[in-house]
Amino acid sequence: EDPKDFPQLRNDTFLRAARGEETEHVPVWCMRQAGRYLTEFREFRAGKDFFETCQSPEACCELTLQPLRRFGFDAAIIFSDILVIPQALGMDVQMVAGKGPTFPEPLKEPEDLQRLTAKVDVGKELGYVFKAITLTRHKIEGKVPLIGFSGAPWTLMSYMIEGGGSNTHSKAKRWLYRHPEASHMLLTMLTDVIVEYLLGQVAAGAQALQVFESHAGILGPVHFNEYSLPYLRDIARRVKDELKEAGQDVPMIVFAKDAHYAVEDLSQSHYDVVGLDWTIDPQSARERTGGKVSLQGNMDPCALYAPKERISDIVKKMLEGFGTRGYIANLGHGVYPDMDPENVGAFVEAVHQHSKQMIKKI
Ligand code: 1CP
Repeated sequence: EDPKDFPQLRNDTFLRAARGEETEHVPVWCMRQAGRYLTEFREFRAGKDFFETCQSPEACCELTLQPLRRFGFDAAIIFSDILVIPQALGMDVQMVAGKGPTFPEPLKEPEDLQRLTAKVDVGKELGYVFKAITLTRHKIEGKVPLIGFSGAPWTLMSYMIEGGGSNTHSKAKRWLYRHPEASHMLLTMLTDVIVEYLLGQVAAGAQALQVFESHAGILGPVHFNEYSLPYLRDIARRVKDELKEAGQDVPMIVFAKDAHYAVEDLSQSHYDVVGLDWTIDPQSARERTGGKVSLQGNMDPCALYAPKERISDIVKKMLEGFGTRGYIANLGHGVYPDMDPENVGAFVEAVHQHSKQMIKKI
């Protein structure tokens, strides 16, 4: 399939909200909306290797479309993973059942940076993601926009050094204290690949981009300002500049989990939207970002364990806190595998219903 002649977009609510424009309802999507909480996802994924699934454009397309068949989401996010970038840099990453992503040979010392591919051919190494995006953009038939994404440099660096998930991230933070130069070298390498990767996703058909700094919370403000924020800014500036030259404007979202201390800075980092986790109060996030950006988030995912009426009340309060303009409803992190799909549906419905009423009254 070619990345052109895409079907016309029929619901641009998400894109308008990202740009701070008026909408008839508040758009909503969920991080990890394609996931194990859906029986059809578990059935489709059964017996298949996770990263082999990521490498199949047809499989990614099917998994991306599954949640759209059930719920009235206003956006889709391409099924993939942030760890395809370390793979493109030459590292082995496996998905181990019950354990999560695992690097058999993580980076241990600065010398190990030599093991990484110096000049990554992004089109060759990650072309399968671009193919998945193009195919999915066609198959979505203009129902909603398609979001592309990447992990942010610090989050990817921490996986590459930890070798998998971690509570303390102490191996990766050891580098920040002990090997600041090598840390910056690695973060720069990652940034260069990420910029090209995001631009490739847009060329392939992505209509918005989200950058996941999932491990921001383990950094304090000082380390965040040195090892995360400059790279997040650089990514947005370079992607935006390049797109501008081609006359394109693609909304960019930054989601730095648990970085409430950085909300002001993030709102001045060339992103259109700042994604928030549930540890920040909607109204104070609005005040601190001063209308400079749109906001996305931030219901506690665990609120999906509540009875449906309670979910509706929580959503109403959240909408009142954020206001209905320049706002994209989402969870503060991903849907968990044991959640009831019916409650995800109740969340989506509640956002649409309450926001329609609120907007009519304005
Ligand atoms: O077999 C499976 O299905 C495993 C579960 C799973 C899924 C559904 C993983 C393993 N990755 C994904 C897809 C995925 N990952 C998507 C696309 C689907 C969607 O959102 O609907 C996206 C955007 C991601 C991004 C991702 N992967 C992040 C950033 C978001 C976040 O959760 O903070 C991170 C940190 C990862 C790493 C990862 N991949 C998978 C797991 C279990 C993890 C986390 C491991 C850990 O750190 O403990």
